Amino acid sequence: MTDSTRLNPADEIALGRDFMTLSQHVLSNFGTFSAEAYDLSALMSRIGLAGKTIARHLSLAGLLENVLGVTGETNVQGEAVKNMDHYANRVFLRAFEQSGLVCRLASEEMEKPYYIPENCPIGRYTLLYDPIDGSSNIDVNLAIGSIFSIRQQEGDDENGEAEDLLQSGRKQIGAGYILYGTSTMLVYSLGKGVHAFTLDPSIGEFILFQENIHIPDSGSTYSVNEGNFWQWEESMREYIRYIHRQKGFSARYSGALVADIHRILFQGGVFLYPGTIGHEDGKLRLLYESAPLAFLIEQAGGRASTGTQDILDVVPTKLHSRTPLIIGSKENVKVVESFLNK
Ligand code: P6P
Repeated sequence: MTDSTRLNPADEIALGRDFMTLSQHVLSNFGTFSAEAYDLSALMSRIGLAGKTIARHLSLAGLLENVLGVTGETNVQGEAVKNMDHYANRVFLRAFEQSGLVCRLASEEMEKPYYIPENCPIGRYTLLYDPIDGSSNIDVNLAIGSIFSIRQQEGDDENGEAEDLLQSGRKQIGAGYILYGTSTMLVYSLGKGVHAFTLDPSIGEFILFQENIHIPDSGSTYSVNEGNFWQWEESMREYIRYIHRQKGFSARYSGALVADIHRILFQGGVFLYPGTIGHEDGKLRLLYESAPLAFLIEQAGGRASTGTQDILDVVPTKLHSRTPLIIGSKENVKVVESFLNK
């Protein structure tokens, strides 16, 4: 009589792998079936839905209208809005309407936070996100990403200014990114390690491929836009000259922060976006780019610094505050800081 409760070992392993979905993993990562665990499992599942929807749209670039190219508008950052920026921003908003989970969403693309009134009485989470990071890569079919940060709302936000968001990154309860590359991957942490998933389009699920990822303590990749060399402080130029003299270091810079961070998470090294003359705070935004990636990289055993202060300790003065960013393997970040603090 065949035992229909078991498969052969190889099929059993494959079945087990296919059933470690994103929402399943959040519950197992929490180790409880509390209301909070279920809420965060559902929240992560909605983020996964947004990622799947964006990945599908991107896969038809050139065939579908409004995937490539620009909308003709300029966003709050003063940057030209790409069609995909606009589309992906809306996808995240739609993913959380009728979810009961998230009352407010704050994004690179929106000057003010977006409120979902029907969620607010019960939804105590706020999602901060960069819907498309690296959008200059879209029209040339190179890797791009989405970055997300999850916070608990503090107080009732009566004046609708979301002032409770102007707190350090240590207030984050979760963060991660979706990388739209040769495959679509989602990497997240809820404060209990860093875990990575690959989207299997054939079943429409993000399937776990590595959990409790640890970033190497040092690496031989440095990732920086050397086109800005003469705009940097002399101390930063000194660091780059030092790296040029080190054997075995390679420069890798994709133009998409998420792609560069993904490489460094798995292979070690350091990503740098320092301030420049006239833009001492650099280009990258704190609340929905640097802080979530700092949360993730610290969870993986790495470091993230402004050059003089941990990113996670920086308190923003406004929703779209920018910060210099030095992030990656702790030994590499330490060397950069030693130059910047001479
Ligand atoms: P630059 C994309 O616009 C982005 O925000 C990051 O994804 C990327 O690392 C950086 O800016 C690239 O900026 O000035 O080197 O083109």
